[in-house]
Amino acid sequence: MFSKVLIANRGEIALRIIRACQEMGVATVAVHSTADADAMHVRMADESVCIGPPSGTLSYLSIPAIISACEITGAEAIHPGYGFLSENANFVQIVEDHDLKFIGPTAEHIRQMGDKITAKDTMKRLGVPCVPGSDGGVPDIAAAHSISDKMGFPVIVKATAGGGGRGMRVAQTKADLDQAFSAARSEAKAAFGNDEVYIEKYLTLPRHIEIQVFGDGKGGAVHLGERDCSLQRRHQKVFEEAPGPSITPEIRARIGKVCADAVADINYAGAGTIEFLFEAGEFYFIEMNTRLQVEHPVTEAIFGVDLVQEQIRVAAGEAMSFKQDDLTIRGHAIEVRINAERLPNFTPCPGKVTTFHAPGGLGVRMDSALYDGYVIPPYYDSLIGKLIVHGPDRAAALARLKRALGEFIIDGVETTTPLFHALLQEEAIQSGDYDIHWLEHWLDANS
Ligand code: MV4
Repeated sequence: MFSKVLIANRGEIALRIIRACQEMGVATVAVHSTADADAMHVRMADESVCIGPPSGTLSYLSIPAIISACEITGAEAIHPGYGFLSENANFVQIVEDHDLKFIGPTAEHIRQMGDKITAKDTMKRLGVPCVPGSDGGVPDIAAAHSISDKMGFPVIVKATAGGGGRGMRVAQTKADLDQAFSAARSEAKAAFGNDEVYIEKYLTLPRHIEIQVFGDGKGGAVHLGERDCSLQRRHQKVFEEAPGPSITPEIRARIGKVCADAVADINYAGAGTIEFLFEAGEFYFIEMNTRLQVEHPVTEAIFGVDLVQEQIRVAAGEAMSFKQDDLTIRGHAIEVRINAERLPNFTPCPGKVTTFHAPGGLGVRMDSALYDGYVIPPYYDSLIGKLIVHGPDRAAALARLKRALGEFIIDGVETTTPLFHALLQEEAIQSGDYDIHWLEHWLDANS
């Protein structure tokens, strides 16, 4: 096992990783920007190193500063959390070149899944069901028309370097295709410096179902069921739950095995998430995320595992602590993302938190780096907390969420909590009958 781990992140996820290390007897090093000198992750770690000015680009994304912080403190491994450097294959290569351990998959796996055409090719070869579409990249508008005519409209044009909704355009009809194709291409060129695009059949009313997988890097892998993350606004998830309200044990076992076998086949190491669109009882692969996800706690709740400790164990060369047969689901969990944002427009709302009181009690977990008097800086993501509830069934989890939201106090900044009070009143939320467009439609009708 490592004796010291550096956490290349901030906020709630840095605390999440520090807590995992503490329970394993591993010393921790926090890194921080000058804006985060008073942040909770700096206080909670054993040591800390200032790595740059407020801008994320010059601090949490500064590879030389982070490598230097390891060398100064003697940290042997780096946990990247999510965002920042977590899916940067070049960073992983540099980490390894410095004889440090990256807590996550190999640079090659990150690169393979980061390029969406390669990811889809790989998954198809491994027997994972994919959205029907072009075989690889679409070189020009003539090819775009030819493939779309064959498939039928609507279609969606996606950037191979994209993901998470960037560099995507829908063409409802043939008349929209020229515009969609050139817009997706130029947006991709500007955003990623890579204008390669591919085309898929556009699925009109799917759910977003993602499968949590975990590999030992030596051909062993398991799945930990699914999360339904369909409730999103502008490609930002706001409410996630596990198990998915539309997924039966039979469906879960089938797609879970496909995913576990796929990652076992490539000797994948650590936590991964295979994202699908789920429509009319069928799964269609869209992307794979090669990191720990924000919403991992709902999976931890229902399976009773610590995914971060497991990541650290596997990175240190130890065996996984569970096999597929050890993994059974107990109850239902829901996460809501608390952002420092002012409704109805979700305008970022940084500033001083005068009072912070986290909810508690049975089945309630609040992951947050807030404290009374903390000043939320304006430079980073507006996620300030995740409220995760767990109960014996979905109805109990919803009741517990309502109760916990009622206990939550935050003064000084506006947050997205009123949204969740309102959502809990909705029949579609109570019944679990929603799709990827439900929230945007509801927000349009209710604000
Ligand atoms: C799609 C799609 C419909 N059909 N692909 C959006 C983000 C990226 N991860 C993939 N996305 C989509 N891909 C096909 N072939 C609809 C979306 C999509 C979406 C997906 C998941 C959650 C929310 C979404 C909101 C709008 C569009």
